[in-house]
Amino acid sequence: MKRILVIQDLSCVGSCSLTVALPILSAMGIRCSVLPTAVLSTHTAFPDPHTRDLTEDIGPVCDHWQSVGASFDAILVGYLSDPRQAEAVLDVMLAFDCPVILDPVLGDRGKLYTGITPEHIAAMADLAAMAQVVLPNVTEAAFLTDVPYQEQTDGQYLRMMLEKLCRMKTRTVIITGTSPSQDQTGFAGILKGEGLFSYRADRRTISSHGTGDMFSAVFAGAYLLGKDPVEAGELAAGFVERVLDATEEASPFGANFESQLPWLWQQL
Ligand code: PXL
Repeated sequence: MKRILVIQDLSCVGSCSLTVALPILSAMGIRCSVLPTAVLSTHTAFPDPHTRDLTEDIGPVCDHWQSVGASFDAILVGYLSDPRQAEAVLDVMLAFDCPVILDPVLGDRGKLYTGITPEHIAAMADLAAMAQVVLPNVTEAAFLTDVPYQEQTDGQYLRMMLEKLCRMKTRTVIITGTSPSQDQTGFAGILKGEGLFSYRADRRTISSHGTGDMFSAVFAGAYLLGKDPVEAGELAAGFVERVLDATEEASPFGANFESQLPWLWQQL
């Protein structure tokens, strides 16, 4: 059985981060261990969540795991509640020495999420250069590369950001939530030394919080199970499309991903 470590927040209400990654990766038959970066009463799209930052706990947790011989086949990193966590996460990456997939959670629709600072962006950019796979949405790609955000994403704009993000250890970048036309969405990717690829599908009428986290969890699981990045991206996009189709109305409480877990299991 493949084993993955997921490092991101535990938002207790509002399906995102660990509350979607755990069930998705379990449904894919992967053993999922977690390292919460913070515990929040809700994600930050709700007003004033109660938050317990766990920056100081990352090192001791990692030390304990090493003392008991824990090991992982891959690490998926998402939301960090404090930019100082990037350094602690780098230590975890070095300690467990396995492929890292980073979803650099910073913002969406051209805006940063509440509480995300310029220091966060710089720390996430440093981490991105050390990950094998980076999965930003268009907003995150723009902030990470210091390029103005564009709602309509033409090939030249995406290519420029993909190439800028392909630094140091990064072999694959996929920018999600592209807008190849007004009624389509999809992703654009680069495989270092091999070239570009893209995917498009009909834009759904609703959008929902947490779908980026669902994409990264499905992608990470499929990648770990041996699919290539293009296949893993297509499976992740197909899952998110089905989740949105199954969701009656957009709500910060989250999209109906639970109903699509049996479909996901059947694809593997
Ligand atoms: O889904 C991205 C995300 C993850 N974690 C927290 C968030 C958000 C987006 O708002 O607030 C805590």
